Amino acid sequence: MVVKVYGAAYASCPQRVLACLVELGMEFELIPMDLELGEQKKPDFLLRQPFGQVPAIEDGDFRLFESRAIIRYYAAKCASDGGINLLGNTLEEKALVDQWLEVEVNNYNPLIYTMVLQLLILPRKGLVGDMELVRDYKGKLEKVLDVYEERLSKSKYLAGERYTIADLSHLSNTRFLMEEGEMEDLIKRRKNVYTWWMGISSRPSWKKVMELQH
Ligand SMILES: N[C@@H](CCC(=O)N[C@@H](CS)C(=O)NCC(=O)O)C(=O)O
Repeated sequence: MVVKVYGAAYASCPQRVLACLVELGMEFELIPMDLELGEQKKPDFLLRQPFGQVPAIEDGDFRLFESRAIIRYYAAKCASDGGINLLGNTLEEKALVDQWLEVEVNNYNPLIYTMVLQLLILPRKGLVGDMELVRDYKGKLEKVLDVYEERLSKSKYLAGERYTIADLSHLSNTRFLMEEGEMEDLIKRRKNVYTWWMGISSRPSWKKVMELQH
């Protein structure tokens, strides 16, 4: 069954799902949504994603939204079918993956999301970003990344020695940070974080997701 992914190839949350599907070698069809035109707010799409955001998937009769719920689902499905394992084997390994996914959603993503909004997205719309807020959030992100640096001094990946959806979930937001000249230094200054980033972002699956944008 080909998975239908409703989203925009350039947007961070759909990219999380695409990175997972490509990594798992699953067939998918991207159904492009024009976010600028507000297609995600139209009544027919609200039946798929009631909050009017992308991504949402359709897999036969099964529908799901929320990018991290989607990657958890496919990682679990593929592992239980004996395919590629992006989750870990034991309960403890899986719990560590969950832990770092929670860190990504609660500690990491909100800071990057706000900074990217102020630095990249608002200026593109002709609006002026709040630089005070950016400075404040940059300081907060420094502290979060210090925790990552310490963790990644002990293991190659966030949840241990294997690449999991916990690492994968960081690709699409970190990528925006690395594209913002003033911010990439946050990653580059931290040896272990930078090595980790270079490793995960050079995976063929992620390169393919980046190509889908063009
Ligand atoms: N928690 C949701 C967030 C979805 C989200 O914020 N999607 C953005 C694209 S990355 C979007 O649809 N933006 C357009 C809008 O909010 O109208 C997820 O991870 O799926």
